[in-house]
Amino acid sequence: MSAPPVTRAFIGLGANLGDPARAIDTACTALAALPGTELLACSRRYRSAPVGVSGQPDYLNAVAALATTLSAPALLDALLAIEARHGRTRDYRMAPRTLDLDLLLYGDARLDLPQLTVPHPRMHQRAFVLAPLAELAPQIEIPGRGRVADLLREVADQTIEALPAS
Ligand code: PH2
Ligand code: MG
Ligand code: MG
Repeated sequence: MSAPPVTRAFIGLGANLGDPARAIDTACTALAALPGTELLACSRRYRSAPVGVSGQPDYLNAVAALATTLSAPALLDALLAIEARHGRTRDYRMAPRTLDLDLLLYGDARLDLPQLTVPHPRMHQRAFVLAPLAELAPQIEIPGRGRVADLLREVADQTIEALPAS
């Protein structure tokens, strides 16, 4: 049998409840431990005001790059399991969360499955995704949306702050 294909995937990490810095660190460790998966890089942490909702604590966000033989749906299932282990609940849309793991990009795939849309449908409008993604992959193109560097310029009004590497 031939070896399964290896795909580069990018994961968005976010948290604004509990201990966000610790959640992002332990989530990166959990990503590195996924079967058939290598953690290629984890970005710096970024502090950002909540987008799309008000009256919540600031978020910490980061992006991780993986090389994985998991399929996109299998990777999504693994992300949901890591969220659950971090006490993630889904009380209402945009509720504050102990850990959010979003499958942003899966190679150059465009997927529209019942449980999963890739590229993530709002990532191109969010500085808290684009800035850490550009840190890891400055030349990357988001399928159907354009180059990360160009998209980042369009969201320059969204203030985010890179934290010093810990
Ligand atoms: N996630 C959301 C909604 N708004 N805002 C920031 N700054 N960071 C997030 O991760 C975030 C958000 C829904 O997933
Ligand atoms: Mg999200
Ligand atoms: Mg999510």
